[in-house]
Amino acid sequence: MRLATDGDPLEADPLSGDRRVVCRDRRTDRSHAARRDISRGSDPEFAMTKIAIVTPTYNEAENMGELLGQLEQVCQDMPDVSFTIVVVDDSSPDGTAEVARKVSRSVRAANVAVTVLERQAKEGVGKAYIDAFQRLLKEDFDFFIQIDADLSHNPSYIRTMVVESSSGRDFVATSRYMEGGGIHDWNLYRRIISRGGNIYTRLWLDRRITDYTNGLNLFSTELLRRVDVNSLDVGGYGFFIELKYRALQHSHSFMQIPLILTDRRHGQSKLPKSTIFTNVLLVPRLRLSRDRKSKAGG
Ligand SMILES: Nc1nc2c(ncn2[C@@H]2O[C@H](COP(=O)(O)OP(=O)(O)OP(=O)(O)O)[C@@H](O)[C@H]2O)c(=O)[nH]1
Ligand SMILES: [Mg+2]
Repeated sequence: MRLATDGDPLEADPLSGDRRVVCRDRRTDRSHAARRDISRGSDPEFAMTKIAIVTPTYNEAENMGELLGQLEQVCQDMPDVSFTIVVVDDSSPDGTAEVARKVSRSVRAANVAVTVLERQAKEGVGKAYIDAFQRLLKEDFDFFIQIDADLSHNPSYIRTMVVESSSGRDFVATSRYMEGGGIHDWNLYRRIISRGGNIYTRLWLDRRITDYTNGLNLFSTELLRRVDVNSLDVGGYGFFIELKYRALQHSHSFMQIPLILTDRRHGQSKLPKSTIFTNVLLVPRLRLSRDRKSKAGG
């Protein structure tokens, strides 16, 4: 995926077939100059760490202004890092993509760019992530961060995640289910489903991850390449379970940090109801495939 500069015509992505991709890079000459000043290395374009913050959206127009504003604030406090915020929108009928583009024009931080990647149809959060990763892995990012767009993940956690990545972590997951973590504003039913689902998953899979279904995570590019993202399950939370499980298997340096999750500020949940049942089957399947692989390996 080429990041087109403002004013470039829309381009059809050869990889996506009929999908229309709209990419805008707000990095101007001004920002390149500024980045040279703040970078310490002798060759600043290569010295800066490059991080893509990927946020999938479907009908999140009401949250865009606040989300991008908060992300910009967090990112500009780390001027040695170059951030590209990638909004992956499935043609939301509420005009999320258009709002994101509009807000992106008011981003002033020299080290922050906003890109809107538009997909043609709603295919679920897993498919949106896989599509985005496939494209972005062709770019020269060092790390990828996933974050929900509904402000249930406070962007301020990103700072800790980036600090950990700079000290060699290739996988930083956040967890509601560890000391210091938790959930605000959820009803008892949601708490039981989420907690129960994670206990069940940990019984089958690796216990070092205490929150398999949460979508605020950081991965190094090498790690994501080792995890074959194209082959991941795409249904509901199943995507997060498989991605985190496989990432842990391939990770050289993993850590979890506690997360306090809050309920979405505006809009509605899009999670399919069927996700509970599909995951009940997915988790043992992942375990069996691991057992088969380790037997085959001797
Ligand atoms: N691109 C894309 N994004 C999606 C799709 N479904 C959900 N999302 C986004 O994925 C993120 C998580 O979805 P949510 O609906 O918030 O799911 P949730 O956090 O489990 O549910 P709530 O707590 O009720 O909000 C949000 O940013 C959504 O906008 C989809 O089909 N396509
Ligand atoms: Mg949410």
